[in-house]
Amino acid sequence: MTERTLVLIKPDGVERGLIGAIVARIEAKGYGIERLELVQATGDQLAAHYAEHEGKPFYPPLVEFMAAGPLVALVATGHGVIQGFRSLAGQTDPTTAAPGTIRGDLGRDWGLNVQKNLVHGSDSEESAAREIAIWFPEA
Ligand code: IDP
Ligand code: MG
Repeated sequence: MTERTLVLIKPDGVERGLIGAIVARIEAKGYGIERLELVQATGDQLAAHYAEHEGKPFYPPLVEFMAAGPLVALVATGHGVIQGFRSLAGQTDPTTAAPGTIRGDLGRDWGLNVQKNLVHGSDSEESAAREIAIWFPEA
């Protein structure tokens, strides 16, 4: 069965005009794009998506940031795509994310209480299945 991961291009990526640049990196790596949609996240979607972070200091600003404008949800496919996209994305903190990664090349620290780091990628098969169902419930 084809491996799938859930990628979000966060509102900072959309606002900065980086949808194309980010999708191009996924395509250039050779992964497929199975679904892709520009959406305004609902509070329910974000609460489900980030349930593991509820109670952490960055959770309230994270949810606020993710609802501040439209985001792109997409499903990328291919062998090893879960780990592979995490590798393309780079570390969470854009200051230390390696050059060559999405966060390292295109992101920076803006001095806010949440890191605006352009993308989300599922971190396991279980997360991917759970997250794809949140953003593409009809899939
Ligand atoms: P990940 O997106 O690299 O998987 P997670 O630990 O799952 O990182 O955190 C979810 C999101 O919450 C991050 O992408 C980032 O936007 C934000 N975040 C995580 N840790 C911190 C922090 O220590 N300070 C500020 N924002 C954070
Ligand atoms: Mg995460």
